[in-house]
Amino acid sequence: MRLSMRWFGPAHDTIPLAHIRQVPGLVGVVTTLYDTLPGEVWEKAAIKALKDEVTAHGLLITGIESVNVHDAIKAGLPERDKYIENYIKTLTRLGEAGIDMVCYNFMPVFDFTRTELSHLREDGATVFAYDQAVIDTLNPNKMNEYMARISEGFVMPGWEKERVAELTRLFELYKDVTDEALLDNLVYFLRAIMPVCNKYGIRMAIHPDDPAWPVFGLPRIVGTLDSLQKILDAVDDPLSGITLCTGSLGTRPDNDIPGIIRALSGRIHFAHVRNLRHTAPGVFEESAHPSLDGSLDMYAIMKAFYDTGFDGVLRPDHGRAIFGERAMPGYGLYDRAIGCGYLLGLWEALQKQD
Ligand SMILES: [Mn+2]
Repeated sequence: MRLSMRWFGPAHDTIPLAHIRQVPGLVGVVTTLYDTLPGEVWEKAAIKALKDEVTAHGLLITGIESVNVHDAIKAGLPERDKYIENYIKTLTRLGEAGIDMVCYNFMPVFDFTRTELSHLREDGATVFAYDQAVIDTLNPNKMNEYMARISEGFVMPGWEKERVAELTRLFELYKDVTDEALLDNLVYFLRAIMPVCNKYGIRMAIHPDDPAWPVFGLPRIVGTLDSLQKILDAVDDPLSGITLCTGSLGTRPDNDIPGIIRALSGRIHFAHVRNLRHTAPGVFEESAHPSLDGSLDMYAIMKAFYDTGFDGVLRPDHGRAIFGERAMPGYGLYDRAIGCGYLLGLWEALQKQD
């Protein structure tokens, strides 16, 4: 595995690369051009500047998280071809820059959804939390205001102001989009981009829906083994793969994550490994990475990666806010660094037991 950490770029991340570099075992960062909007072609100079900055700190760009997909593509609008062309241009430029893994998601309107970004735990740490009963009371058209209120002034990934400013219009777009239609639109997109991916060896890694069930009545197609398998079968190209996000798939207690890793081995191009604690049906809070703090068996998860010869990019995910650190919720350095040490420790033990 190639241990990495997410980094949002110099203008948005509170963590300097010089500090990330000090995390033992880290190969590089997954990053993005945070100032671009879905549908835009990424500037060559901006890609180069990002790469130069990361490599100047002795790290690699191990992947892009994410190149976001325009809603016209997801909703299957007539203008989608124009945006797919733009996506292909961006992939071309990334391929030319030596980038070989791109994460994306196909969630309509919203990226991940949470009801709390600073849920206080008993030990004083704060974490992301979700309560379906709270979601059910919220007006989806006002969700941007709700997120702005709970994100403490930080711009959360997927919740950029421009993107969610027109929520009513976006909801209207998906009014008649069924799960089947959304899958068709994904397949249309993947078929169009596979030639450029093959030209440059770019592995595409779709991120699961988070939470992995329908929210606000929007279609959802990436949340279970069956749905992931369906996507991989529909475009049966080894470069079309998934991001195995334990935290997102783990929102459903009925998802057997080690089983999913074993079943989809070879098509998992990126791994987000974190833990969460289920407290009631439809209610969970994120936790520290170790098995003892959450509902997931992290050893079994890492063992499934190890046994299947996983050599892709793997990163810890959302960290708790601890030690008084002031950082973007979920993306402080301290708890993610602890997560790295834990995951690296599990990996070393697996290697040495072998
Ligand atoms: Mn994830």
